[in-house]
Amino acid sequence: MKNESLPPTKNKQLLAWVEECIKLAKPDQVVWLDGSEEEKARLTEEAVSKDIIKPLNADKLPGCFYSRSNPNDVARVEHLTFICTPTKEEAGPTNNWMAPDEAYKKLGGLFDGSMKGRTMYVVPYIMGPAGSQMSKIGIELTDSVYVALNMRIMTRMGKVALDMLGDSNDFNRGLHCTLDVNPERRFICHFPQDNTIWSVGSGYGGNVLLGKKCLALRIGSYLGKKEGWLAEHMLILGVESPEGEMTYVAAAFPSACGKTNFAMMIPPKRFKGWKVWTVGDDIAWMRVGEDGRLWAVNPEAGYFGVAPGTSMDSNPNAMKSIQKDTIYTNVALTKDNDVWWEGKDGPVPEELTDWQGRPWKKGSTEKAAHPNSRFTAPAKNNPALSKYWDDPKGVPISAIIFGGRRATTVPLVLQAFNWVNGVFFGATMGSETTAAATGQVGVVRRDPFAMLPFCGYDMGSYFGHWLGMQSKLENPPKLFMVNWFRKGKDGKFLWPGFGENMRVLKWIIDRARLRVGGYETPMGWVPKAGDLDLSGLNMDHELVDEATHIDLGEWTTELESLTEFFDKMGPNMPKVLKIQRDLMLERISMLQKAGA
Ligand code: OXD
Ligand code: MN
Repeated sequence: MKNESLPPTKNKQLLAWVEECIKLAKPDQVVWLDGSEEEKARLTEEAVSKDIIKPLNADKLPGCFYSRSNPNDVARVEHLTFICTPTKEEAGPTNNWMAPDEAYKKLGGLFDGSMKGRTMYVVPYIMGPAGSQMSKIGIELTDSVYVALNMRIMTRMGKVALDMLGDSNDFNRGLHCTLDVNPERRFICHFPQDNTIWSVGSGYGGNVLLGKKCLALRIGSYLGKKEGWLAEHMLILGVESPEGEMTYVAAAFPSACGKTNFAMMIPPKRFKGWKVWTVGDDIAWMRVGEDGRLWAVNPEAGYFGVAPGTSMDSNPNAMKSIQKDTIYTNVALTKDNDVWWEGKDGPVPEELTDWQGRPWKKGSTEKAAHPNSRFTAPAKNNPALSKYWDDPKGVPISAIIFGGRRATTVPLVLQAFNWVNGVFFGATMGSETTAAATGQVGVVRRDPFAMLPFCGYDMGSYFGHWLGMQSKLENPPKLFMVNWFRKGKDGKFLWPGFGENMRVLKWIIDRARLRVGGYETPMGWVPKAGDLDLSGLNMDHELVDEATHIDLGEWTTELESLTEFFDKMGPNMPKVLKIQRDLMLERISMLQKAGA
């Protein structure tokens, strides 16, 4: 093997582990990444020369590149994702489980000699601000220069991570090989007890940028339970009032429900002087601070966002974030080497090259961009980036929002009476499936805390961990549920969404700060008529009433349907959440008897 770069560390455990992986994968060369600009130029040149990425129109999109993945490899693969805990019970009934020995053996066989003729990149990275007590270090060994370039955007990568690690053995061990991108040989295995991730056979972001879903959520949630903190699939935003009052909110939405849009929202005209600042758009790590409040950091340093539907209308800040130094994957290309996707601004071009490299004509029934095509953009490009996004202390959270994509039942906004009620909202969140994962699109599935594909241990115990956090929080955030996606009888969305969600956010903030009223229903508090600020909103008030309405009959069906879901969660499903459900049902029945 020709070893071109000397390891820039004396960390014995790290060196020993890398050596072990070299023996297994047998790369031709090993390159340790330092995160420098010079290195970025070198890797980019290498990736371009191997046709892995292509430069885009440098006038329109300076520093931007384009990549196309194998058409069989365009999304996360939940059926090939495994939690490898010593017992199946620890992984719980909602995760695929493989015994650790079996997984190491099976994937070890696939890794054996897998990097012959290839380079192994050693990618040291930090999830979270450098030097923060809340951050974790990972090392990803990968044969993919695309992964190396994306990790550079998505994490604090290189020397900064090795400096923070020093000679500690406390780092996540990630090993990735693209192999021949064959779904028959594709596995994403997590070993929470070993703080290890092995990923083979894929080049798609969610499966291979190991800091994101694998470390920050699956391994992170396990570490959070063990160490007493929360790793969540949540955006973090700060709302600044015209008077300069800052309120931070975290929000969980299942994949592709507009999390990035919400995190980068621009308030409507009526909210003159209000500003929304982005701390993170996908993941929150939260710990109890000395003041008894919940403090959050965004472990990531970039956005791996869904391109289709992103426009100057839906998300101007995202559009501004992806104008430079961005990697686009599986979008369509215009004749002048610009990018395009369904829902982008301007007229649909007459001709394009589609995400599979085929000629595409306007009016074609096929999508030009893959529905799960992505941009990888540095957080620093975001004009609305919070000045505290990289603060080692994080930001204090006043409210947590649970959302989903529901055509019926769930009102625009609902505030939990208390912590257990709020955990119930999180635990029973439901959403219609989207294109971010392979499988059927459009059916409602329960996605507790938007964590179903991302919880690294038994879901019932995870609910228990959330319930247990209350006793550690002297000043807990207030908990809410929202639904931007309710439809009217005509099948159209009742609420305009996007920037107008600021109106709901304002009510949430005012409730969290105990300065606005609400109306008590059996499920929680909703805004009273007149509580939501609707000024300047060109919308029929009957539609707003329909969007905020609680239908007792629909809720009875909803709550009764949870029996099956609770059973599926297995023996560790906390009883208090079942009682919470029964209490709501009982209260509904009381109201109905009273003629409500
Ligand atoms: C994502 C997802 O890519 O949740 O963020 O699928
Ligand atoms: Mn996500």
